[in-house]
Amino acid sequence: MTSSRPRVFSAMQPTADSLHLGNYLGALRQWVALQDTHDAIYSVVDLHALTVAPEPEALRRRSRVTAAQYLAAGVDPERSLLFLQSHVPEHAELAWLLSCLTGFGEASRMTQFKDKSARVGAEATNVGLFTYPVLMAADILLYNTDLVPVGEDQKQHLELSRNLAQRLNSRYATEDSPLVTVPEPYIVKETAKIYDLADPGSKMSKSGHPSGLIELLDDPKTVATRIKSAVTDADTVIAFDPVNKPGVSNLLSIHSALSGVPVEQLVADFDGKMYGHLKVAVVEVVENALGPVRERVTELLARPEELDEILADGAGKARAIARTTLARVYDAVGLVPAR
Ligand code: AQP
Repeated sequence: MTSSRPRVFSAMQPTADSLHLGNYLGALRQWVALQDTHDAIYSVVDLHALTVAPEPEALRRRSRVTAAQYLAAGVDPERSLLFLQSHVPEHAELAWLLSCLTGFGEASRMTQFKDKSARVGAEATNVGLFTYPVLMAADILLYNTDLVPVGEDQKQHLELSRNLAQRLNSRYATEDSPLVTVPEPYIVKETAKIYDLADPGSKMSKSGHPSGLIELLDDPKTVATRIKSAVTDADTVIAFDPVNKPGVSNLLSIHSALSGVPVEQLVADFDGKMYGHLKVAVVEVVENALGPVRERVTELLARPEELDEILADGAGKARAIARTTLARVYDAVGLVPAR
């Protein structure tokens, strides 16, 4: 970790046996690219995953599989820190302190909490789900993060992280010597929101329609079937019009993001062709991108000791940074240092 480069931090929850194309295009791919220009710190946020009460064995498996997917997609442990959140206890400690700075009304306004709690019902909603964005703020602020690459759905949570950083600085520090860095979101417009193939009005999500999801670790046949069954419209013209043609526009965005061919060029190339032709082309670019990732994940999971070694090394280095930040914050708010 050099001190001259800006720092990037991001994370995902190990709440599924595979990441999906939205996670990959909206976040993971930017993480890989940002390693060239930033000090990069990436985490598998397993404490966040506890909000959905996973089976212990599933959580353990998914934590490793998620880390393996980061590596397979190009996160390089020689250049980035990669660790499991629970291996750095300072995340939970700073989260408590930040929760004491967060207004109840402020937390209640988080739309993701409203959506998720409405989905499971009040009885099944736990307090962890409510305070999730505060733990996310702790994840980010511990590392004095400059930039957080995420999909559009995380924008509001990022705004809370910024507000908490500013609050911490204005209450307990001076302008010349802030306690924590105020992070900026990094959202790439073209891939900020990948839509569900079966319901192109909704974001692709692990809790959406299985038939609308492309998982990184899906077998090629499943991927092909899902893309070929993607909902389009009654029209026949291939055009980029997210409002009136959300399904076709989503397929064009996915193709363009993976092939590097601009959307306008794709529209020209597919002029006069049928939706079926576009779908076949999308199947091909998706398989070209995901095939190597799938193979590398299998290799990595075959050597779990190596994977655990990478995670332990990342946690050790992350913890050194986190400990320093937490000690400064504890001291600033008036907690007596432990001897
Ligand atoms: N559809 C998407 N398009 C673009 N980016 C997306 N992200 C998620 N879905 C899309 C981004 O992926 C990262 C994963 O964050 P997470 O682990 O918190 O996962 P999540 O947002 O809970 O993922 P899901 O699948 O969307 O879960 P549910 O079903 O629980 O809502 C984040 O950077 C996110 O923006």
